[in-house]
Formats: sequence, structure tokens, C-alpha cells
Amino acid sequence: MLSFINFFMKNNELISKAQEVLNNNYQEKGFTIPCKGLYPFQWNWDSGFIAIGFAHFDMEKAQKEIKTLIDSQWSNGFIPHIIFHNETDTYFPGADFHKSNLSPLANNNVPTTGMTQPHVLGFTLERMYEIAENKEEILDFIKTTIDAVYTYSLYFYKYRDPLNEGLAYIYHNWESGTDNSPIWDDIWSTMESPQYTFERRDTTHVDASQRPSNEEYNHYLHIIEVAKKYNYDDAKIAEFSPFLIQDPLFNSMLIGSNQSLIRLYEKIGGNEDKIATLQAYTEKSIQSFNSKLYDEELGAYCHYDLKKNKLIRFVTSSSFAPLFAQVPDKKRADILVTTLLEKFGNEDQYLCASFDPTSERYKPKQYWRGPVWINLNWLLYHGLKKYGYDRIAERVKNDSIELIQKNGFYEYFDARKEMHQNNTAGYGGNNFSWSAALLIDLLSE
Ligand code: 9WN
Repeated sequence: MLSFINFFMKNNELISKAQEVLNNNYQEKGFTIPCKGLYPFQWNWDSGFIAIGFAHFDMEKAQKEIKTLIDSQWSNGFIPHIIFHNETDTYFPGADFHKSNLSPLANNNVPTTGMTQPHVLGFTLERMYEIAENKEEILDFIKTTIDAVYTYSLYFYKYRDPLNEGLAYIYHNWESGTDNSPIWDDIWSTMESPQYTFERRDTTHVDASQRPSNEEYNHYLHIIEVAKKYNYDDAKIAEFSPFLIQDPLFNSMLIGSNQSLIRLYEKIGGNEDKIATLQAYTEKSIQSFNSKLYDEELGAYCHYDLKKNKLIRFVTSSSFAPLFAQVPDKKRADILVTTLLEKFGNEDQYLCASFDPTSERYKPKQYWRGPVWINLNWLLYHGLKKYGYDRIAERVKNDSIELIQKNGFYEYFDARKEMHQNNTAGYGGNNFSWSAALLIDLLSE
């Protein structure tokens, strides 16, 4: 009985701390920065996860977060990756570098980047609905935002799917959200990017050895220069960008968001045309996803390089995101989970490393080249639950809680258990918003 009470006290303490992190990162203009110093603006997919956390204790802030993000939408439905609400030179590259106003479609009220991030807004709205006590009030809010989110979904099918397959491409590694994944290494090795003169800011905030290299930043900047040359025109980007990828995480988020939008439109009533449109696109997406992005030999979904016309044959935490969008049938899901356990699931590892720990490219302390990220764990937890893999889902959830309990609300964590003896195996930024937000949500389950 006593240990049961201790357990609850510990969790309550953790939830209070998580709420404090979110409140401290909340800004007057109605959005939440991912992390003080390191990330001083509003980021697209961070905002979704943050809103889910706020929804548990401050629905007004959760709604504001979504509203502020949606207000940055461009006239073609696109919602950008960073919204530069405020001026600060503590982050590079900032608004002056991205120059969103090169595009005639850009938002007139606020400078942004000209790229996007994984589409989490649809399932964020649905999760907010589930959490809300006052369903009528939240549905009223959803009614005021859902069409913008729907238009965002459609943007991908209209402008990011040149082969008309139902699969969206990303043209920059920052659009993937998994910035320096080893997946991109073979693309970098074929690119001859100029050596730019620039001053990194991220490495003044956190340990440089845990961040991408300057060499990699040259490539990141070069792709943006190509997009800027064509004023962020999607058709031109599809033709000339040296980076063009169909990413399993990105497409799973799009499909998962569509599925949520369909269910929310059904709750609202009417909107049959929108429901039918979403259903048609989603079915097509799932079909192409299974025929194009699955690698039989690896037993996992992979990234597809549209420039080289081939799969990039590595397993990452993104390979399991299709479970969240119910892309695989049960038989394929079984194989996927076997791959997960074989490669990532040794008892001496926390689930789930961001890159295959059995690969030579695995770097357990370096950002998206190995460490565990709480948002990917949250997606994996829900994906596993949807297929009834409850025991493994519980493991992912408990691992996530333990990582935060031991180290604090870090941006990413070492997957190797042996590294956690001194509770110093949390890396990158501290008091990181989505780690706090999703912990609140996981503990509410
Ligand atoms: C570039 C804000 C963002 C996350 C990304 C994460 C990191 C930015 C950076 O931080 O990327 O977008 O400067 O490294 O990789 O997923 O959204 O938290």
C-alpha cells in the first residue's frame, strides 16, 4: 500500500514539475518555445505536442498554442516549421536567412521559414477533444480551427506529391523533424555545398559534440538557398532540390492527422465532401506506403529517395511510426514489432533509440543519430496500443517516465542503461517543452 502511495506522490511531483516547465516556456504572445536559449520561437510539431500537455491543466493555453500556429498559415494551406513571432539573434538561421516573403504565398503578418514539419495538428485536435472535460466547449473550438488543418492536409496532396501516389515528399532534413539522422549521410556525400560563413548559436547553448557538425550545416543552408532561388515554389523545389525524400514518419503523421480529422468532422456533422476527400487520399496513401516504403528484408518501413529512386535501407525510430497511423495489417505489424524488439529492444537498452543500435552509424549521444526522444516514444506507445501490443507499449511508456525521472526534462536521452548510473544521461536542451508535455499525457493514461 505504501509503495502505491509513494508511486502516486512521485508521479504528482513529476506532473507539477512538468507543468512548471511548460508555464515557464509559455510566451506572452500565446505560444510556447521548445526550450529557453536553444529554441526561442514557435516550432510547428512542438506546438502540437505542447498543446496536448497543456490540455490537461490549462485548456486556454492549449487552444492559444494551436490558434497562434494556424494563424501563420500561407495562402496555399502550408503551415511553416518555425514562426518568428519575436526578434532575437540567439538562433541561427533566423528570419533574415529564411526570408519567407520571397514567396508570394507567404503569410503577411509574421515571418516564418519556407519549410514545414510533420503534420501533427489533426491528431492534436482529437487528443485535446479526448482530454477535455467540457466536450461542447472544445468542439466549438475545433469548429473554428478544423478547416485550416484540413487545408494543410490537402496542401501535401496538391503540391508535395508530384507522382500522384498519395505520398508527400520533404525537401529538407529539418522538415523531417529528425534533423541529423544517419539516413541523410549518403545524400550529403553526393552534394557539393558551398562553405558558408555563419555563426552557429546552438553550440553556444549545448555541448557541440551532441549537435550536427558545421559540415552538415553547410548542406542544410545550401538546400534552403536552392529553395529561395525559386521563391519557395513547390514545383521548382521538386525539380531542383538536391534533397527529396518520402519519409515514413512524415507520411504517418499526415495519415494519422487525416484519420483524426475524419472522426472530428463526423462528430461535428455535415462536411460529407471533406470526409470523402480525406478518406480517398488516406486510402491511397496507405496503399502506396505499403507497396513503396516497406522493405521485406529489413522487416521495416524505410525512407525513399526520390532523386535516386531507391529506398534508403536503414531502420530508425521513424520506421515504426506507421503503427500510429495503422498503415500495416496485423501480419506486417507483427514483423515490424519483431524488428523493433530484435534491434532496439535488448534489456540493457531503453526503448526506443532513434537509430538502429546494431548499425555502425549508431551514435548514442548524438541528437537524432541514436538517443531516445520522448515524442517518438509517445507515437510508438500509441501505435503499439492500437494493435494490442500492450505489454511492449507499457515498456515504452515506463522507459519514457524513468528516463525523465532520472535525468530531468531533457531534449533526448542515452538509450544505454549503463549510462544512467549518475543520472546524467539526458542530453541537448533541458526543461524541454515536449518532454514535459508528453510526460503529462503519458501519466494520465
Ligand atoms: C531545427 C525544436 C526543434 C524540433 C526538431 C529538432 C530541433 C531544430 C534545430 O529542434 O530542430 O528545426 O535547430 O536543430 O530536431 O525536431 O522541432 O524543438
